[in-house]
Amino acid sequence: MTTIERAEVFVAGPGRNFVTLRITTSDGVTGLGDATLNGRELAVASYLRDHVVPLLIGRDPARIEDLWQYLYRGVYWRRGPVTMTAIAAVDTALWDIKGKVAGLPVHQLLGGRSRDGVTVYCHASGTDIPSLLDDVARFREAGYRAVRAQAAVPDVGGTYGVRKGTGIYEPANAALPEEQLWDTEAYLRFAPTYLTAVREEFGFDFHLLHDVHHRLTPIEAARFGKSVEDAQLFWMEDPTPAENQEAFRLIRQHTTTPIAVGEVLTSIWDVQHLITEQLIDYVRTTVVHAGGITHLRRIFDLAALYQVRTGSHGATDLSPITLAAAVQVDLTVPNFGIQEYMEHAEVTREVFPSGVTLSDGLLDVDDTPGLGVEYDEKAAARYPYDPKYLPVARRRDGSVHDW
Ligand code: GCO
Ligand code: MG
Repeated sequence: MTTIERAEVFVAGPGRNFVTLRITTSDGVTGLGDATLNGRELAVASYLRDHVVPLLIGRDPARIEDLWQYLYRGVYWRRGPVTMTAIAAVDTALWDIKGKVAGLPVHQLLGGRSRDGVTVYCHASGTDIPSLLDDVARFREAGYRAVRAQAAVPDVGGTYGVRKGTGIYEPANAALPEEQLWDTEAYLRFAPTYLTAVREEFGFDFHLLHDVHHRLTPIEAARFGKSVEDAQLFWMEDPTPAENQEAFRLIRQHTTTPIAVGEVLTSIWDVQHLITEQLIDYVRTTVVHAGGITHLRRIFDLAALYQVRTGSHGATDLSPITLAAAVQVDLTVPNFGIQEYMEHAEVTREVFPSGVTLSDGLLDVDDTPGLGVEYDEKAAARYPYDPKYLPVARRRDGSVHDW
């Protein structure tokens, strides 16, 4: 019988920190899984190295479902981002191996294509409205069919989602968390004006999205959703923190702006009520933080029953392994909505050579067996782990706010 012979955990910082699991079978087939949890990378690395790898050695790599159940139920302590990211890495690597053994890309194992390509949204941002409009123009010219728009609230240094200069937006920027100012009232006054300006300038012939990034109370979110209805957003994302899920019922009573939630949620039980009570329109769980391909498909199938569509998280702190896995899944799911896409830095792409292509606003993969992504261990060794934290937000009175 083929067995799992080796499972190695790599922590490296090509452009930003990534944790990668590589499983090797007794037949010499390798599979990759992303295990990156932004700002808590070493917790997942230790969970894998110290508590999961010893359980994998000698097991049958073909039994993906059984290993998922074994790692989930067998631990007694359930759910949570560290556990679910570690399980995700194992699951993703095993799907990669299964594809390579079968000689098929993972989307074929999942039932084959439901679509020709995966519609993505990109991140446009500006330090003011004119620079945001320039950025939207740039992405429209590059062929994107969907654009997320974020602009810096005047005099509020801690606005989420605004790139500095022309580089890649990377909020995890300091060895200790940077403290940033937040002002809800200023945001509520300003954000609708630039979303309206984008529509006035470019019309309605593309999807426009916006990420509130968990910063409003339910009634503020309701007010925000109402105030941007004329801009016909594809979605407003994370309008309020998802811990209080009843909040979304309140928001929905006031606005028809669609709601997307789920990038910080890690299991089907965390999204159960959001989906079954139709409190959201898009579920943003991902391969890497929600238990891998096996568990994500379960979430997406539940969502399909309630006409909730998918919109997986895809920021740069999810490695190219997750992006490749996301495209494999997105190609197949009937209730696909959209996929977030931020291009990784060149050094990241050097370490993770990937077959994912972008053309005309759609991501795609070819028929390379497995996930179609590799890990260049030698190149990775040139970029050591470098501790980096996401910022913390504080209100004008100095109290902590949701970042
Ligand atoms: C998004 C997200 C990210 C997160 C980041 C945290 O919608 O892309 O909100 O930008 O802030 O992934 O690690
Ligand atoms: Mg987000």
